[in-house]
Amino acid sequence: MADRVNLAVAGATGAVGRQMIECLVERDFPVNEVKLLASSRSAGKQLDFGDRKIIVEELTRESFQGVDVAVFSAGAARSLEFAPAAWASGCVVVDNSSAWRMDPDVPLVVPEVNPADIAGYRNKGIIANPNCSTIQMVVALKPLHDEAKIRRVVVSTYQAVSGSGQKAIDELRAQNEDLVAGRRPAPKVYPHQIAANCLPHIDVFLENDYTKEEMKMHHETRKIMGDDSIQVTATAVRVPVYYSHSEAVNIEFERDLSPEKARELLGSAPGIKVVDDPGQNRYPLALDAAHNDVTWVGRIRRDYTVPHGLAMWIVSDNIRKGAATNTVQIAEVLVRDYL
Ligand code: NAP
Ligand code: 3JN
Repeated sequence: MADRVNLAVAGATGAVGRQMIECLVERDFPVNEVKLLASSRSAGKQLDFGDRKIIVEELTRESFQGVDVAVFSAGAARSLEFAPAAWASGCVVVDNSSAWRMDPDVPLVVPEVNPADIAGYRNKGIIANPNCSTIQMVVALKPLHDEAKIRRVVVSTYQAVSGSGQKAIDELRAQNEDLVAGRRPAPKVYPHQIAANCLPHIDVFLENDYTKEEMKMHHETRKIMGDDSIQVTATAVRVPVYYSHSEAVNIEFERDLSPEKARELLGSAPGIKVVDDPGQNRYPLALDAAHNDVTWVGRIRRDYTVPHGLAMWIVSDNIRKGAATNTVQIAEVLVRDYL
């Protein structure tokens, strides 16, 4: 493979797609030609890719001729339809949707945790990017699991509206203005008002009364960590924050792990910054995590209710590390080590 690859971005006009373009440019991804793809509604629009001006094309099965790598963020239905067509043209897809995540022939990758799994792209030409809530959690769980083996995780998420796309960001802004002006907000994206509220409802409800978002955290964590004995029970909550998901996480280990040792392990793990000085009011905040690629961890303490337990608070930008950056990092390793 040449030093530089021909790249396509599918879903280039969306909240995640635009962030992908920014990350590709920021990280100086080794790109030769670039195609930006979206629906027919966007065909003909012009977008910047660094200093290049690129006309958006409609995503079709023929889009991938001559393309080496495609990053997808155009929804699960488009991934199911177009990823096999891309691979048939010899193009490897890094997919940001849930469409292929649990397919046993498709690797599900967080580069800080299981980069070697990328080799599995050869089965179907697809590498899946996990759900944002899973990504930031496993970045922090991995060094702790290696040390003391995790048995069970109880997690409550506080998820930003940007996880629901640009329309949801606009809705929170409009509802905040409504409240200031004394108007009653009319919800459109969510079933209830999101401004000044918390909604314990992300994605659809399943037969076991958990939501699909909550069960993604269980299934995806096991696959990424390569350990089906880990149990994850989640409550996923949408909160009126624009960027960054926060998570309250309680972890039960097989062996003892002190908060001091956990701080040391997390402090030297890739992609993590520990901010843990509650006496000085220093702990991870959504505002500090927004617009950067760090997974912030703090409030690390013993969970006194179980024999070997820790509690902590994990925060990361859901659109960057939770989606676009993780996808671009996978593509970087793919190009550097596998193509
Ligand atoms: P968004 O802002 O609504 O953007 C959707 C993108 O998909 C747009 O570029 C849109 O193009 C394109 N698209 C829609 N229908 C299409 C079609 N029929 N053919 C081609 N392109 C089409 O949504 P987003 O927030 O960026 O999220 C996009 C997807 O990323 C989600 O559906 C989800 O699968 C994934 N995602 C993953 C995570 C994660 O946790 N890893 C987080 C957020 C999102 P137009 O502008 O032309 O309509
Ligand atoms: O709600 C969030 O904060 C994350 C949203 C993720 C998402 C949104 C729409 C469709 C996904 C995902 O990545 O799991 C999907 C999907 O592809 O199922």
